[in-house]
Amino acid sequence: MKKYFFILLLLLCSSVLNAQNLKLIPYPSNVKMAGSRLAMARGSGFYTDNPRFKYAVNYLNEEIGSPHKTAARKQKITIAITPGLSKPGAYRLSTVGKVISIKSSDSAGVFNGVITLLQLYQSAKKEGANTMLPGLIINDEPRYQWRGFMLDESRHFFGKEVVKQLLNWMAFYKLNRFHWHLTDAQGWRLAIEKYPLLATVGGIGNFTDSTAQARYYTQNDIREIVKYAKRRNIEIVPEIDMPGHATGATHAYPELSGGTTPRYENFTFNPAKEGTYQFMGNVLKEVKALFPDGRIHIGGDEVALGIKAWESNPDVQKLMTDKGFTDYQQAEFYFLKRIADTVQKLNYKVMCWDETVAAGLPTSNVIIDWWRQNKPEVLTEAINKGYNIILCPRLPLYLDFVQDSTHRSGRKWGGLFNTYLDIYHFPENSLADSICKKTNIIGIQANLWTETVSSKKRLDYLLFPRLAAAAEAGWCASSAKNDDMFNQRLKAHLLYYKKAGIYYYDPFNPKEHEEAIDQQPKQEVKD
Ligand code: TNX
Repeated sequence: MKKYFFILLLLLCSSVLNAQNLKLIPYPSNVKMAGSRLAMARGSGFYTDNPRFKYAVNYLNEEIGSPHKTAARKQKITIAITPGLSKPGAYRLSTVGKVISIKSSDSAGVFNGVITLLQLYQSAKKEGANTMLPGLIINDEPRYQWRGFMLDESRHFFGKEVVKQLLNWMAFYKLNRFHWHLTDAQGWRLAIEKYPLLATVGGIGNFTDSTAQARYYTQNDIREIVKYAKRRNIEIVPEIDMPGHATGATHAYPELSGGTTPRYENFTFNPAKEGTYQFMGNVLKEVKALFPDGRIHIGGDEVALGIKAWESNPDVQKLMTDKGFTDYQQAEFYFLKRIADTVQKLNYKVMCWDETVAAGLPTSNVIIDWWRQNKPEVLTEAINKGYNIILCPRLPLYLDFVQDSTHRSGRKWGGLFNTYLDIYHFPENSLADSICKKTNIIGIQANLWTETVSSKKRLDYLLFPRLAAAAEAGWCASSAKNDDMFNQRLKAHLLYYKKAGIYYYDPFNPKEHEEAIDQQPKQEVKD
């Protein structure tokens, strides 16, 4: 008898929910457990009376695999926009009592509340039984407004279905900005109607095989993906990289080239030809029409790799004399200013890599991606000049870096690499508190360059679970971070990956899948 009583007590204790059992990533700012549970009948879905947010609840139902349930089998969610929640994207979720409620000051916050509910449901769900949602009240808000992920599809092209899958996972982790690197030396991946050869010729090849058949997105593909992202509260920023990394385009239209150096063939656009600006103006007009979210990334990185060619380019020589430029960087900045001006005239914001901090672009309309962790002075300069800034330093936010000391392929920086915990503890593990708190630092972003990523398997392996760590880094205050608790939650998420057929890296069993992803790229990868 005594024994049974003891077992019963144990069972009771283990079933009492505490906040630590919640497998939420990113973890909410504030959770109060009510001690109750809300039962959802087997197979039931959710509904709301608020017509404005039916789309969000429909999304939830689709994700839980319960899109078409009868009213009798649905769990009501009341959704209200209530002014006064402190930050954009903040929300309050209650599952206490019989009705679930989500309150927020904006639709991004409603979506974030829905995603938290989705994660609660996924972790409570039991096959063939009622789902017992934990009764709780969550008050939650993001640390950073910009929680981004960048994918390079020039070096290797992955295509629509892979991108959609990534957008799904981004939504699941409340990542809300997708930076899409669509053009580079190894391929131009976006159809432009006025210049069809950009895609059909510029899209030929990739980092592993320069003769591979052209791969690119049609304009209809883009519209479909933009819509798909919008439904998931994700803005897309397309990147058209210039004036360097232009070989995809100059391959298709050689007259745009600024010349060749021994190592980099036709790497830049010609900054001295009016034709270049007309071409770019037309391209950017089509890009704006395709991407409605108000920002275009114009690259601006690593022009130095190809700038030597300008010394023997007669057009550039003439530009130098006409404008009285004394070094070639002035011609580079002249190009960037004209392009930034074109984007501004389209009423779009300009984004660019941190090489452009010295270019004198207007601070009010430009957002800088700080990527060179070895140049903290450039970050300071960008802050002092008043630019809005996204932090995406190679260490620890580049996902093409290896993530375990035993991994052989992928990049390192002086022997250093990026573990999921390095990402989890960003930015406070890398930057002074005074910098992390600067209000012009609007967010963080994890970037995946794909020189060493030629298969979906390897893509998955590099992204999961580091995408989850990046999401938590962008959302949670540094004081809320705790390795043990994150690890516990992450273990539950590894099971989600497994179920979804994702070839993930398991930090708790690091040797497990290593061999299959360990392929070396054929070309040299620069640091
Ligand atoms: C530098 S990071 C680049 C990319 C490369 C990466 C790795 C950045 C803004 N530019 O074009 O993919 O190094 O080689």
